[in-house]
Amino acid sequence: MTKESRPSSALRIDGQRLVARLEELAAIGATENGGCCRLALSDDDRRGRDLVVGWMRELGLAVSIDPIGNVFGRRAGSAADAEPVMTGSHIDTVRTGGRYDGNLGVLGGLEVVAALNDAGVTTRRPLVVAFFTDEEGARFAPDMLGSLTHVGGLALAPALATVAIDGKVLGEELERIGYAGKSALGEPRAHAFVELHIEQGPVLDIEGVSIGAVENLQGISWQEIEIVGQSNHAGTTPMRLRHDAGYCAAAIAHFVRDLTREMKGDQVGTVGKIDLYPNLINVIAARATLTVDLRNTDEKLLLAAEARLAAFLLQLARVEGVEISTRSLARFEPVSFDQGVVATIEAVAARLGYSQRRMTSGAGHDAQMLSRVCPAAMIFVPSIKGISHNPAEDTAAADLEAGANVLLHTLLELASRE
Ligand code: HGY
Ligand code: MN
Ligand code: MN
Repeated sequence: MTKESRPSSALRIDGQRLVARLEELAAIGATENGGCCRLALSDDDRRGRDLVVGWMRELGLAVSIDPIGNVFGRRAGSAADAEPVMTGSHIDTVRTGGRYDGNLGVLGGLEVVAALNDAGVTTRRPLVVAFFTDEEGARFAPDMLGSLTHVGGLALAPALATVAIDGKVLGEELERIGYAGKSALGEPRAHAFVELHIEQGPVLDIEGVSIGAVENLQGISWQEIEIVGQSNHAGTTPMRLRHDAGYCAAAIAHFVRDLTREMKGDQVGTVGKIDLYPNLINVIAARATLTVDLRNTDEKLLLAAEARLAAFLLQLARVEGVEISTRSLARFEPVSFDQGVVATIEAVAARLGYSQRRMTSGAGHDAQMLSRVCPAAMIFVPSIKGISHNPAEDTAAADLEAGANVLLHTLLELASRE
């Protein structure tokens, strides 16, 4: 039985080793403009998974894979039966992804393990570094699908039956890439969860602050809207006789923008995906399929935004003589993180001498799902110009290192507790 050893507060991670791993992972699915494309359960996602699992094993972690493809690397603690402190994030990306979204949280966790191994430190509680399946939801909706299933928010059967935007079935893709694991779903149960992530917004960068102690995260509403009109000749059909699905899709995008202007505050909204059929210059579109992403920190306001959109769709269908149907792709209420964990992050950042501030997450994260089953919070580092979900996504090396150092000492603090 290895004895617990407490490292000096001078212990730091190796920033160069962290950046080297981030670069090596970014090379998998690299896009020509310096970005990254590893859509969930694609061949590139598999290659990324294989690389990270290899690093986990090199670092002496015991690796387990659950039936939805979530991967957990466990480092023993002196209190073998104690619930572990968990960290992690995701390594799947959007199609126009950058190199840090998600990857920093997973490789930052591995860097913490490497630093503890180098220092010969044994924590009281075991540590677990995880990456969760399909956090982005860009190929298989909803987002955070793997961590949602891990915490019991989505049953395994419907999760495996999820159909991708390209028609593939999640469970079949999981088998195909060899990540349909056998470990018990929901295990390991964490004592606490901390996720390191880039902010993906402009706040820290504008204010010149290094660390964000994230205390809450806004609610998310994703809908797919199907419009059925009537294809007809673009030249001969009088305007009053048109049932133009293409026009209706554009009208919805316009409405969403106006809605955010009227509601002001934290309401955000976007139409990110529009497919027209037959998508030809001289044919009035018969069908349109589009997505609407609405978010707000206030659940009542998010419900009001959804109701306003629903009323607009009814009126549009009537006026334009089209059929409009909607399907919810994701709906998560706003989340408040654990004040104790947030305070620990703040105290660690102060002790290490980093500037910091409390903040809200505009993006969804695996931590919001883990917060359903254990105390959880997040550490943000700045995104240069607030850019993310874009190949230009960037964070200064010093900030990557600062975030991983705060993660190291936050995990040490939490893992030393009874
Ligand atoms: O959509 C999100 O907020 C996250 O990137 N999945
Ligand atoms: Mn992310
Ligand atoms: Mn993302």
